[in-house]
Amino acid sequence: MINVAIVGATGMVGRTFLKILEERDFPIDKLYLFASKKSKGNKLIFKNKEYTVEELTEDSFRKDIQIALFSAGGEISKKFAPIAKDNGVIVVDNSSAWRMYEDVPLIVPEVNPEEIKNHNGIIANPNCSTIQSVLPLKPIDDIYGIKRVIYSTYQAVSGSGLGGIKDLEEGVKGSSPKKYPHPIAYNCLPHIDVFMDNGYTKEEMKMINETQKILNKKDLAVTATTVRIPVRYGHCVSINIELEKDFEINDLVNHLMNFEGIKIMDDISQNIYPTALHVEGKDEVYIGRIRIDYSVKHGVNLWVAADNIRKGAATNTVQIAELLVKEYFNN
Ligand code: 11C
Repeated sequence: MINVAIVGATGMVGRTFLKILEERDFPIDKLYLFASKKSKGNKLIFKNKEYTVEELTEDSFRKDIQIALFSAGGEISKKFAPIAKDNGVIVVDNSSAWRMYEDVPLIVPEVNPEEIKNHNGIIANPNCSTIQSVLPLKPIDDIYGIKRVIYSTYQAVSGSGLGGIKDLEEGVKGSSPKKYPHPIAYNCLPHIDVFMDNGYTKEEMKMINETQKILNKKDLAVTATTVRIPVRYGHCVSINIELEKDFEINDLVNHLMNFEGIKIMDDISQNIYPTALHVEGKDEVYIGRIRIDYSVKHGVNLWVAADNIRKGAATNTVQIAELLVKEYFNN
């Protein structure tokens, strides 16, 4: 049994950690909940027991904690993950703070679980839209080789936290946006996170860099356009892939179907394909609209949908913690 801490316990992902740890019966002995000063004293329920949220301080990790799941933003992770690590705690971090560091594994358990062995006390959970995208890319790359990837995303407002949901809900009633630079109600914005010097958004660069790191293909050609759309939960990604080798579309579908964590929903004769609403509350990555791209020699198009708060954040983080249990705590 493991002593676990959750940092950012009262946030949207923090609360989902609790649900998923309970659903998956994670072997917890002691549970510590940390958050900012303003959430100190809040009560949260885990397995029918009430826990009191403590303020996160530099002394928080002096307790007997083995694994800490962080989801409190990059600044908190930058400051507190090293403190946790120095106290012998293994951190699984959901922020973008550590993802691109060489000695920090960036893990999607179905794709690169072997990376768990290379950690130095901090393991990073990828960006939500990256996680759901690399699941189908992995078996396709293993079998046919991937030459180039073009991502176009359709991302839910919950990806921006409660402020995004509020902008949508208040926006449909006519209020001006507070989180986004333009109304998100009845609109779509080709702008997620900040713009970088190269003209891409940070979200687009995360998808590019993280895909290359997770697939261990530093030079893979990847490009992305990321778009915020007015749905609450569930990110969708249109993925165009150019392959090295020729393929039979039915074989490719079978390979995807047999890959852990993927569910195929693809019957256009019955209007069956995954939607954002369909994937809300689910842990798998759903794929439909699988079709040949006739404009290149070996091309395929996929439509990939997943719950951004579950598989895109909390579920994947808990799955990484499960890998840690298997690797280091299974006695
Ligand atoms: C969004 N993907 O939908 C972002 C949220 O790097 O973990 C997650 C940001 C991250 O806005």
